[in-house]
Amino acid sequence: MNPTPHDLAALEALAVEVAREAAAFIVEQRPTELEVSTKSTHTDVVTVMDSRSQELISERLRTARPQDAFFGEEDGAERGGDPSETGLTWVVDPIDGTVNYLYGLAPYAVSVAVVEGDPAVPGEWRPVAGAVVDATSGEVFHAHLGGGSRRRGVDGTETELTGSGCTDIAQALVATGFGYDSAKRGRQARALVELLPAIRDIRRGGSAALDLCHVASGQVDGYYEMGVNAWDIAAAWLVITEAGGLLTGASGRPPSPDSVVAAGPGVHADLLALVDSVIDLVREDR
Ligand code: LIP
Repeated sequence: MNPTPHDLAALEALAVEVAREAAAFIVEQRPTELEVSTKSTHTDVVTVMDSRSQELISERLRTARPQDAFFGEEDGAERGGDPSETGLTWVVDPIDGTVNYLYGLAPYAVSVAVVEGDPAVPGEWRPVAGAVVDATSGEVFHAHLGGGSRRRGVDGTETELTGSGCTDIAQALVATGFGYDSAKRGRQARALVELLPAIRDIRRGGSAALDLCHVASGQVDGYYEMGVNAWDIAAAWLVITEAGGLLTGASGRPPSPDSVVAAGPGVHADLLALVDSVIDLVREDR
């Protein structure tokens, strides 16, 4: 997929600007009584702030980039114009780590990415610029295709991200997450029982986007999860690959809700082999 002739640095800067504004909004405007409803299950929550954050992001992006398409977690794909005119779609998670946000528990994030192709079809899209803002720390993870991967601290200091140097899977600290469906969580737990003895330990932070950014920063050595969506991974995918990391699905296929496996080059193949050895325990049709 040849990159389209867009100013990717400018698109990255727009993603950073909008994600930072939305992150500040969800913290500063959080009502004392948070209206909550549920989606796929009784634990798959969406708050009024998920919707308000997405409205803010959508309004800012449509003003700045009216001819791009928009694909947000809270209302699915919308056409912001004729995507064929730009070939670009903004993929947004207005609050990643919604359960953490509901409980007032760090971390939770805002993820804003712009992608080429169709983000609704695994293997048919890739990110070209994006940003993930940790709304609880103020840190910004950002990247554009070919531009490297950075973390901006709250003091504005930029740090180049190059991942962890881990080369031994038995020493790997691995982040993961679990789904909202209780039967699937049970299957994911059984897979974890098989996988855990082969690695150092797991961490379950509650935000896939930040888990993936922490692979890029070397704060964990790897990440895997079954059941995350394009909006969870779109920006962080680029943050990882621009930091020299690898992100695939099981069996090396493109990432999809079936599976995401991310790590540095020293352990990605070993983590992928472990996930491949347990993934049938998780898939429903087995
Ligand atoms: C969450 C992910 C997390 C996963 C949760 C949920 P949300 O996204 O970031 O890694 O384990 O099940 O999908 O729902 O907070 O946007």
